[in-house]
Amino acid sequence: MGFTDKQEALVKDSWEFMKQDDIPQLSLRFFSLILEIAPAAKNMFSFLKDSNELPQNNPKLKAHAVKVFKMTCESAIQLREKGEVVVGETTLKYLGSIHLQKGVADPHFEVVKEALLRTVEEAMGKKWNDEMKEAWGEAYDQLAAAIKAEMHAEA
Ligand code: HEM
Ligand code: ISQ
Repeated sequence: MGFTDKQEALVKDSWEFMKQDDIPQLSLRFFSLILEIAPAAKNMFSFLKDSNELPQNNPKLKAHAVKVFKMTCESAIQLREKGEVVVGETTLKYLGSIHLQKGVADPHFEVVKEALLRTVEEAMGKKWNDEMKEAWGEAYDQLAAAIKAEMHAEA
């Protein structure tokens, strides 16, 4: 089944809602959930190199985390409009090579998915529901598939 108008709206509206919140806090939560689920991922990120403490105010961490949310939203819009996720060629090539170079492998994508869903869940509180989870999960999966395909093509 295709991605519906409603699913697109669920993703877009929840992002609009949650980004009114504290973006630095949201980004940090997302990042710390990734490390909580996969502590070994710690060494891949430059924000943490040689440190055991979560960087409280790292502009790169914040920018990257927000980009992941925005790209997932963009993916939801494209899924509804075109039935597939089309990441700009340049962006895709760049993201493919960055992740390869950092040692990211396919199973890590499940970790980031879990962390992303939990971040949205916490931010949405009572507004969170299964449909929202399904919509975010699908938008993320399709985006992840595009990045993974590029990584495989390059490796
Ligand atoms: C970097 C997005 C999945 C680990 C980045 C950047 C973006 C991004 C936008 C910043 C690139 C730059 O401007 O330099 C995404 C998206 C993902 C995804 C949209 C999934 C759909 C993953 C996964 C991992 C991961 C599964 C592994 C845990 C990293 C690392 C960096 C990075 C280590 C480099 C950060 C640094 O040290 O500067 N990602 N990513 N990403 N990502 Fe991802
Ligand atoms: C990069 N790629 C995936 C997830 C991320 C979360 C926080 C900061 C950077 C990220």
